[in-house]
Amino acid sequence: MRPIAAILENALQGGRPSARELERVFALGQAGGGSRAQQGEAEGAAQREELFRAARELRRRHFGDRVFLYGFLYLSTFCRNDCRFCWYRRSNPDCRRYRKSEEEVLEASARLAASGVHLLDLTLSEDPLLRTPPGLETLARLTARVKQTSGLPLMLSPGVVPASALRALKGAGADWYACYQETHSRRLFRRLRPGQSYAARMRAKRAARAAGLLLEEGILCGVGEGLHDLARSARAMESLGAEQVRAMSFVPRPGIPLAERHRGDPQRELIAIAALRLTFPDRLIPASLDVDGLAGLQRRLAAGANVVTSLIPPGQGLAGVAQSELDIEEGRRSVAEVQEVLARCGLAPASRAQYSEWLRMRARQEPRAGSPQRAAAAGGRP
Ligand code: MD0
Ligand code: SF4
Repeated sequence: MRPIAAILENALQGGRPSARELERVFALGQAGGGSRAQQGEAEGAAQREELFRAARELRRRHFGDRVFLYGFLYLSTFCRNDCRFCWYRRSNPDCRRYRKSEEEVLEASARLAASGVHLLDLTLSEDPLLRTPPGLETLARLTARVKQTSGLPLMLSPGVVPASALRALKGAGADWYACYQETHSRRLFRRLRPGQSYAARMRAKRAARAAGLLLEEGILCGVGEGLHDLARSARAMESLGAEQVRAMSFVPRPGIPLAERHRGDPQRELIAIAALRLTFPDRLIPASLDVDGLAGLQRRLAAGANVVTSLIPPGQGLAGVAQSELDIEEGRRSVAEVQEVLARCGLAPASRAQYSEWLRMRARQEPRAGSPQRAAAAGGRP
């Protein structure tokens, strides 16, 4: 197997790391594993810096110094599921549950749009109310209203929904479907998302692509994943054809069962972001404000991310997901604050036209609906 330097050189020449090589890269993020144990801390640190430098160079080639900004609206925190890593799991009595009215959503959308974000992400826990009629039609109507009033590209993150709902959301003006598997090890998935179907979750993503939506897939770091699992996730994201790929740290807090066993190691997510950049040089990779707030933004950008997600307007009673409150009411998850960090990194927000152009370019690269390729991507028969 090639040493790290050769793996990076290969990626800079346009090559893709093999699964074994990816494991080696991911190992840089694990204390006591891979190079960090074998070669000592100093060498590990130097290798991580090399990795981040290569990731930034790949980002520069595909996106220059431009970064996309996503506004985030958590519409409902009621959930039918009991994920072991999540504060909003149904059996946690301590989290703040709310459902935002259409009026509140439109107001918050307008504020975010006026602040200069490039996209609005409408996110919901798996609200049981949404899963009984006319829940999903209501969401499609709301999507259309937000689209109409904001004029912005939209991402929908409603959890697992049927293909018909995905088509309706697309028809209402949604551009993206975000649904994170968290892991592509079925065994770990069963532990993280008890009672949920691995296959149904994957099917929803293929259905979204078949409906003409762009797809965001994601993994969770620090939940007991191994190097092999991480490399497998990268491959799975590739075969899904996800246009946006994310890695986020598990945030332990009281009320989350997994918190007893897992401590966050901040290196993991950074290494994962950079490893994703090596694998997907021309895709979108988020730096989320939802783990470490504004203070964690610079290091995520330095690892090769090119989208800032989870900008949330203050004063609207809106929550984040992994961090329900961090930096929100202080107004630190805002375009103005993010812009300062970008400037320190030699980066700048893209224009709206640049983001739209990127979306159009990706849509052109999609296999056309009804083509054999498209049917294969959808996992269905022509
Ligand atoms: C974020 N909390 O961007 C959000 C969330 C859902 N599409 C995104 C994970 O960090
Ligand atoms: Fe519900 Fe999503 Fe949390 Fe799972 S991760 S408990 S589906 S809000």
